[in-house]
Amino acid sequence: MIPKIQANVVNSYDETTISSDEFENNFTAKGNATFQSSNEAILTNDIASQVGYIVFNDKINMNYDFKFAGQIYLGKRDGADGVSFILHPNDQNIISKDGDQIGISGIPNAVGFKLDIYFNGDVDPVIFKNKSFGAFLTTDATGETSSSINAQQIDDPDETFKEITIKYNAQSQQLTINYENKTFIEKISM
Ligand SMILES: [Ca+2]
Repeated sequence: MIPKIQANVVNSYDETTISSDEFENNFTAKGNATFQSSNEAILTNDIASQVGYIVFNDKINMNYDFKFAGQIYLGKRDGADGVSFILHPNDQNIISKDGDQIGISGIPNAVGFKLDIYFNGDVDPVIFKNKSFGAFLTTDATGETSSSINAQQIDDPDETFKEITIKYNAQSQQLTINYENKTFIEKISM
């Protein structure tokens, strides 16, 4: 009898790192967004009905882990409506509506995480009335947005930058957001 030889296939890939200095070279400002420097962008100005995106120029292979780390400035307590991080499989030029749509609604088959500082009675959980909160959202094939998922209250904006990390584990398909002292975890499918 000839013993079979079993080869262990090792999946290896090159890790890509984009440093903060390369932010502007790897992302494109759309809508009302503008880059202030190579590592800082303003999504919207302090003006009503604006919507701005910073869009990754490449595509992410969801078979591998990834991590984004940076700082977010949510402005003042009386601002609106917030900031979201969105993953979607569509054309990179697609843009959502402003306001309570928080950059996600209208983008088909998307997964998003929002930091929402403005309570909208028709779409936001009533327990966050006059409070700020973070939550996951998804959209269906028509771009219709789900209710808030795994929502937790966050501190009201205080005109300072705050650390955020966004990690994706390909094996567990979990998206993990760390913001302030809160952790938001959701299993996603793209
Ligand atoms: Ca809201």
